[in-house]
Amino acid sequence: MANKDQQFVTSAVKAVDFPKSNLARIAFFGRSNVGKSSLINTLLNRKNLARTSSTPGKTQTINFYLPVDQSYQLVDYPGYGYAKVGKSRRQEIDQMIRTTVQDLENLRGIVQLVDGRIPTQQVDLDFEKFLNRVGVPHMIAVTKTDKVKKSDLSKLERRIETDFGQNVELVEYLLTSTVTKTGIDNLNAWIKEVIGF
Ligand SMILES: Nc1nc2c(ncn2[C@@H]2O[C@H](COP(=O)(O)OP(=O)(O)OP(=O)(O)O)[C@@H](O)[C@H]2O)c(=O)[nH]1
Ligand SMILES: [Mg+2]
Repeated sequence: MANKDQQFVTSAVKAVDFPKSNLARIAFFGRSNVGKSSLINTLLNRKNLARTSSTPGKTQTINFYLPVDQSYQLVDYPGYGYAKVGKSRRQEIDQMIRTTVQDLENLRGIVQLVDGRIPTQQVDLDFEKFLNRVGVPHMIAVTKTDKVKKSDLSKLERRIETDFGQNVELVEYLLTSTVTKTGIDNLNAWIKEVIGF
């Protein structure tokens, strides 16, 4: 039985402290409170290995995790564009994200999370552009869709395609929920595909 120690690798705030590994990596980005750590726990089949909180700004370091089969690493980033920490701290975190992504060796996929309950935010479009330039497959995970009325889901899909399609030829996205587990199998399948497993 895998325990916490076997599934948590390390925390880092600088690229020099990234763990050395030959495993493929999938990294998770999104605004604070969008549900990154929750989604990682769901993919890991763990309740609270990645610490989550209803208060934004919970994850402050870059955390590396392993699934039970240790086939790849999941990289949980602090949230970008988080206003409440103050302008200079926010810029520091955003800068840390932008500089360290370049140094994530074996990065095979980027999952960008956007909150399905609210309109598209400019900071999400800015980060979409930046993350696309990293040049690895990019999946948009629309989160908290359990809170979206069923009758509004197709409207939500059209909005994601339109807004995020301004910057790329083809938007890849999945509607997800860690509550109902919507989209989790599809996300797992995409991860397997991009890591070539
Ligand atoms: N209804 C609903 N709530 C969710 C879902 N996913 C996450 N949440 C809630 O959203 C809040 C934030 O979740 P986290 O996973 O901590 O968010 P995060 O993106 O890691 O946040 P930071 O670490 O602050 O950047 C928590 O209260 C979660 O329970 C979901 O699919 N549905
Ligand atoms: Mg978090």
